Amino acid sequence: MQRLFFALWPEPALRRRLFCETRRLVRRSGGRPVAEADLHVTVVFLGAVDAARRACCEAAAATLRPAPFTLTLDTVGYWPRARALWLGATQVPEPLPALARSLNEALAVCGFTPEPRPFRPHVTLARKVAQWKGAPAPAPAPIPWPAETLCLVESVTDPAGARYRVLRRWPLAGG
Ligand code: 3AM
Repeated sequence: MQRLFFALWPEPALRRRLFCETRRLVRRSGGRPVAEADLHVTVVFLGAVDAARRACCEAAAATLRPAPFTLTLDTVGYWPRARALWLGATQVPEPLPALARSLNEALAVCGFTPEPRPFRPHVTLARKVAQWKGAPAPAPAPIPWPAETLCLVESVTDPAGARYRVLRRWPLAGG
């Protein structure tokens, strides 16, 4: 079994920028930083999946013709229950929730039921953040993310926490 999810994965230059421009914020949060290599936006979480189901998920993703879009990350938020500090977008471009919806629909044939919670795209920056009041650290300047691929990612849990590995990519080409 593998623990899998679909995500947007930043290219190295964007990943560097996301990491560098949020470093001060993360340090102030006192939480455990997400490693630069692990920054991402989860689109659909799958959980533990065996080889046959993984093949079904890959086939489902290949049926989509998602449109490319630019996600502009311009806001910082904190979820107290998850104790997570995140970077998000005040304006979510419609192709992104459309991608999550169509992927959820395509995954139904593989036996998945869609996540009932509303889709709130975000990049988790730090976990185990005990408390976050926002001030005095301002949000970084808006960071545009031109999304060009959908990725299937494996989450590997080790004693230091989860680490991620991109297994496959599908272009967002539209049409
Ligand atoms: O993308 P982020 O870091 O917000 O919290 C997990 C992580 O989210 C989330 O999926 C991403 C990759 O592991 N996750 C873990 N378990 C989950 C679950 N049961 C989950 N999301 C939804 N349901």
